[in-house]
Amino acid sequence: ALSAADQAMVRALWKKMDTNVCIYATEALERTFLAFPSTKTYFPNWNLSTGSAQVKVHGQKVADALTLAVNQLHDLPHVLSALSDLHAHKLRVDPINFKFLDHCLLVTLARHYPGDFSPAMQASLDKFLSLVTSVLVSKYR
Ligand code: ZNH
Repeated sequence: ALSAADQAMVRALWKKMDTNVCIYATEALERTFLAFPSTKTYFPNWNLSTGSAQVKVHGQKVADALTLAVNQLHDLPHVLSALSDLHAHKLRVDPINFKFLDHCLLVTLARHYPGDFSPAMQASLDKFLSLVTSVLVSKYR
């Protein structure tokens, strides 16, 4: 679980991002597809180029899921239960890909919030994203 200090860090950055989370989630997806091209295989027939409207729509969904998680940090397994089923049973995304996306989310946030991105902030965000990932891959077998 996240310490009180970690939770405060993550909540503070989310508050600052406000409605821009979708913009950064979209940038993180664009970075993931460019830096880790194997991730593109999960989105066959999508336009995955930078600026794609499809990626933007998906970025909004990922952003909403992350914001939901930030608002319910005490209860992630419950809050993310349906998404966990989806990724494990239907989408069957290899867990390594979550690390790629998490990495690109960190890079994106560091780029847009350099003044907030202390080592402690990085560590707290990394723990938060790892926790979300662990829930999303918890139903794999
Ligand atoms: Zn995922 C989908 C979230 C990761 C792949 N996703 C999805 C959605 C969401 C999410 C919200 C939508 C659902 C519905 O619609 O219902 N993800 C998420 C998150 C994360 C993720 C939060 C982390 C952090 N994914 C991921 C990865 C991958 C993926 C890593 C690979 C690479 N997803 C996916 C797919 C899908 C999804 C493929 C489906 C899409 C469509 O639309 O089809």
